[in-house]
Amino acid sequence: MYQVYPRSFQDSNGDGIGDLPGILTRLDYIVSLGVDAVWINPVCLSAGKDVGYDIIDFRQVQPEYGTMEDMDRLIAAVHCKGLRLIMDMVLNHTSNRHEWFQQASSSRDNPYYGYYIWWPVENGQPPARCGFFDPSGSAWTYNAPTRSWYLHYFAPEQPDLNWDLPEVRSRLYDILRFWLEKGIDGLRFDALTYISKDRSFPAITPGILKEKYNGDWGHYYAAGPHLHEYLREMHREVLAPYNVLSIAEAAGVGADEALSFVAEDRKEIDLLYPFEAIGIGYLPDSFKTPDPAGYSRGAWKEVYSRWSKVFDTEGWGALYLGNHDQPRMVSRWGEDKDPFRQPSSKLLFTFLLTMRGTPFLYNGDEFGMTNIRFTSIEDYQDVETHGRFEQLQKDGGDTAAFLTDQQLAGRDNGRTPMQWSDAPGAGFTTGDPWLKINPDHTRINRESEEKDPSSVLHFVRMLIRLRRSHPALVYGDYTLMSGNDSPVHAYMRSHRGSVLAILLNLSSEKQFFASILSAPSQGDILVDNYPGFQWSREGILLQPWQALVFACGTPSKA
Ligand code: TEU
Ligand code: CA
Repeated sequence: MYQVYPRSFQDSNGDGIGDLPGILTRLDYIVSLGVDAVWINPVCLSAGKDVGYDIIDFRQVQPEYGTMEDMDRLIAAVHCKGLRLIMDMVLNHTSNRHEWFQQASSSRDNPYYGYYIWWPVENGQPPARCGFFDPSGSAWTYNAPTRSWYLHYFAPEQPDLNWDLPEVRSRLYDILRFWLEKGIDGLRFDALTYISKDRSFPAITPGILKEKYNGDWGHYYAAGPHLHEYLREMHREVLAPYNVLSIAEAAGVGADEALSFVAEDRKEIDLLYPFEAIGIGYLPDSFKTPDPAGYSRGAWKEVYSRWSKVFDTEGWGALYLGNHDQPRMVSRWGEDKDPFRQPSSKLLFTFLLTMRGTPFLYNGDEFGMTNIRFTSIEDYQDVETHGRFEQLQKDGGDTAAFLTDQQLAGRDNGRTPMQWSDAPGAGFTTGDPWLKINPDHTRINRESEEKDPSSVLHFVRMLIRLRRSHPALVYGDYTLMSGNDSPVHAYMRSHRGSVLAILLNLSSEKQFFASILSAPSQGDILVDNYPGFQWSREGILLQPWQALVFACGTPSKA
């Protein structure tokens, strides 16, 4: 899966904003990667508060991105290139400028009032709920015309829909059919696990949140009473009649609950997009505050090994290290300074393409794009960053420390325009980009990567071909070979007699990996991001960020 962030992928008309015709001009490049499908972030008419995740009209294309004809052309072109198109569907909430909310918020007697979730003023203060992007941190905003607060898990401009109303569900299903009839091949459901709310609104004290939900509001929000009922209904009413892929963005779902969404007999969702691993390296009970010590390799191995087991016999998961909500993969998990930017990028892609689960590649990571590390709040466009910054200002918190944290964790780091060339607009735009282009595009860009035989880009293409030619990498059993105390993540994938060993040195230092495995013969070496390695009788000395994949014959020998 190749995720394309439309706003930053390719601008075709010089307004500094990526658009649909721009994506169309880059389809041959996407085909050249060897991927199967493209997931595009929302392109429906939006107020733009959360870059398309606050929709005003589900049946219109955001004019900045193009027209519905452009969308039809893109769908046809994607298909004629042998690719598939996955659309991002935001059904947990709308924009506050959506017609439904304009009506609902005008009066309690309005027929649309029940489309959203209200707390009438006569009931006193609403129970504490966290609004992820709200400067006050609350998920409630008061609306005078209805003398009620309304619920929004994200920004106040993103009121949550009331999925308990059958009329709401049936109108959302009509919207899905509208897009499925246009021939899209799959749906990525945004914040899908949050759609059912416990309307008894129990008090969720910090103590309860800690004790029952691991201190994470996302876990509580994903535990709504009717969630699976609604997912089964949506599958029955909408998804089953179309042969399409459904992906659940599954914040708040633990490994032990995953199969309740994607086991085949559940008839709910096909692919679970998990969150546990993406939180590694952040301090507990804090907002994406990076751990100064960096992420624990032990936690990395424990979480990924546990999640790999979840889908051993049924169901299926997604594997990703970056997306539009995350910093750049090599900055977060690798080392983005030379000489380690290239080897660590290659190592991370080796992980993505040799583990179990559908690999999701995020646009630009295949060039080894890095965090832009903004120094001032004015450079940010992200509602999440601004909301948190304002919250800290109100609370007298440490905004300087927050901006330092955002240099590693901020979502805009992963949203800077694609670096196609070393031109002033990076080949992305001839205009003024909506978000600053990373100055390092003069040396990190697609053109330079194409020219360099040892580039990340060529390595990624090779890895995708490798995965296609080794069923063990797709369906094989996973066996961890390295204990949690070592920075080396070593594992095996075995399937019908074929056994592959993968050794990843997740550190900037040389690491000796003691191994019973005998040194592979030259012919068995499938991947090495360094020109060779030293293997003694006791094991192998791995260079910083060295990634090795080799065939080790039959399971007995291994
Ligand atoms: O993200 C949802 C999401 O990341 C939350 O579930 C997460 O727990 C929260 O951000 C706390 O960090 C999706 C989209 O991917 C994101 O871009 C949108 O901003 C968000 O939903 C609202 O639509
Ligand atoms: Ca444009």
